[in-house]
Amino acid sequence: FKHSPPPDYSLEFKDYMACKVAAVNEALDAAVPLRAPLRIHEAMRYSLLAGGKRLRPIFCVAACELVGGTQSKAMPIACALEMIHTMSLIQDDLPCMDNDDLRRGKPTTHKVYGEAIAILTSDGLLALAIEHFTQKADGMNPILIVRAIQEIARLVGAKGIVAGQEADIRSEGISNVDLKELEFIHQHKTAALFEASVVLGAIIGGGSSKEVEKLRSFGRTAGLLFQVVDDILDVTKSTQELGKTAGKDLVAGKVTYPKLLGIDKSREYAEELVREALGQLTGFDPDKAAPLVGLINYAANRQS
Ligand code: GRG
Repeated sequence: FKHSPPPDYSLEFKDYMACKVAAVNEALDAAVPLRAPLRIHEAMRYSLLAGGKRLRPIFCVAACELVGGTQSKAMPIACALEMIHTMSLIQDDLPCMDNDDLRRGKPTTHKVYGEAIAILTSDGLLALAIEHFTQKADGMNPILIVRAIQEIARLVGAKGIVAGQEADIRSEGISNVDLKELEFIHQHKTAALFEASVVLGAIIGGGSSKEVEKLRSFGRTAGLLFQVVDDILDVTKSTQELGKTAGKDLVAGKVTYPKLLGIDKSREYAEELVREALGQLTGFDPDKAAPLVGLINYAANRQS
């Protein structure tokens, strides 16, 4: 099993991504019809359909297909993951959190609809995530449904994303945050949802416990890689476009990998995480694992 993609894979991977992004967007559009209360559903659609790379749902579908499941089986939970990701972005952007004006190149939800509607919209998206997934799970083994909901609740709640965000807020303005604390923040705030994405895809796809646990480690590493690269991009972009929102975390005094390790060591760490993630795919059929390999290379080499 070679860890690097075949030479022509890049083009193939671009097609793969375009296909998956289109399928996810179509499913999300259908999942949130414009209905009463109009302002809430309008704001849900505004935040959810505003673009975004759709990485979490694509990781989910790829993990499901890797263990023998299908895209259509994974899609409801993949959409649920994107709804949860989007609701976390709405909250993260609020004045009481990061106070951001722009998200996905557009004014943030609270800038357009006001804070109260933004909070209600994020609540609505979290609830819809569970409603959507369970409604579409007709005929699925109830044990798998319960396992999936347990995973979501654990990785999203106060043992997961909420813990990461709390630690992130607590660390703001503190000068002696160490690598261990930074890793805790990234593991919980960002990597938990990547972990959830591949674990849920594997559960829904009928993967064995061994496969699910292997993919759990893979998802965690992929999420950490994604965040380390995000930190690196934040520096490189802010140097290129000084004054733009790209370097906001830097300006706001948030701790990042480049701040603690420097750019070169951060890049080396990202490369180490790529090797680790690809190693965690050993044992799976290389052809079926190719999309996840592509996603890792994409996460490592992306420019935005
Ligand atoms: C209960 C889920 C929940 C959240 C409440 C506000 C909060 C607690 C957590 C914030 C979590 C957060 C915003 C983490 C940052 C994750 C991250 C790296 C976002 C950017 O992801 P991309 O680049 O964004 O994939 P797109 O726009 O492409 O989807």
